[in-house]
Amino acid sequence: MRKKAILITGAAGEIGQALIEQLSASGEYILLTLDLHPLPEALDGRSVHMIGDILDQKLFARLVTEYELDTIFHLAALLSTRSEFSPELAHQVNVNGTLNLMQLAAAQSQQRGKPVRFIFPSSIAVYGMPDLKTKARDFYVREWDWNYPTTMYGCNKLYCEQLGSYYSHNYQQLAETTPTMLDFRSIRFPGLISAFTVPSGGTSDYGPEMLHAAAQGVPYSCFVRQDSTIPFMAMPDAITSLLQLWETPRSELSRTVYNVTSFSLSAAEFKAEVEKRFPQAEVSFDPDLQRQGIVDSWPAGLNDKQARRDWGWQPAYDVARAFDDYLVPNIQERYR
Ligand code: AKB
Repeated sequence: MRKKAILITGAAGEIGQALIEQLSASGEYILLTLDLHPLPEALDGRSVHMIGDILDQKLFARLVTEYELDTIFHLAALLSTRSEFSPELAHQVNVNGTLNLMQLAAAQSQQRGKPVRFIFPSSIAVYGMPDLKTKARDFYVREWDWNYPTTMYGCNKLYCEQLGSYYSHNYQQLAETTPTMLDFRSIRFPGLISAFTVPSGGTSDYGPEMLHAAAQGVPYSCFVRQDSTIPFMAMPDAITSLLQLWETPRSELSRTVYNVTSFSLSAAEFKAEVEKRFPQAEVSFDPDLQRQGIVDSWPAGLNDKQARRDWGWQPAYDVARAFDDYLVPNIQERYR
């Protein structure tokens, strides 16, 4: 008999590492993890780790001979800045890779007669604010507002959300019998800040980069203007939201895609929070016009009422708690 397992792609990334830590703690699940890179040593023994590519369909075909996939956390993606340097590669990985996994999940759902839960992190990058005036006016955007991404990554995320909805509701709609479809759920994340990992390839990276540089006593030159404002969230809240959405019965969900957020800060306010905890921090501002354009197109805040109503979402970390209870103590420990 095949063993029931949870698959996590992009497992060596920031969200992946934190998710493995959390999901493996109970010992309840078999975790299959996939990434182009090995996992850090600290996660040894927590999962069956495979080094591989989400574009490799043979790898997935082998996987399902041994395991019954109950849930897929599909985290693998090229982030926004990285994707602008290689947009076609980003499309391959972010869209074709996701499609591969959706096909796999659809086939697994039919085979076992029970939907595979497919959890997909999306992003504020799906929004495209037309100008700064509108960004200031429509501060907290709702899921259906301003869905006009300006980056390849944002286009990829928005399209894959729609593909997920298609595979959940309309896949094989002309077949004689309705198949058991996969159960797709997605969260649009703000910029995430982890105490244990430093992001790479994203455009919200200036926040965490500023903080990690200050903790190491290294000067930091911020690539956006001081007034640039986007929403942020501490990594533990991101993991909690993924797990809550995963566990909620389908009947309680009125949507497939949900905003979640915690706090919004301008780059100057972010700097002030960092300086409160690291008074010696040396942060300067030297905006990069292209990356600035991307951040200007992202909303200043997210309206997450739908998630609060449907599955009781509430962040545990506001700005003060994020810095004082999670980020600063753990980052200090890390660079000691
Ligand atoms: C990025 O900057 O690309 C990501 C995101 C906001 O999705 N962190």
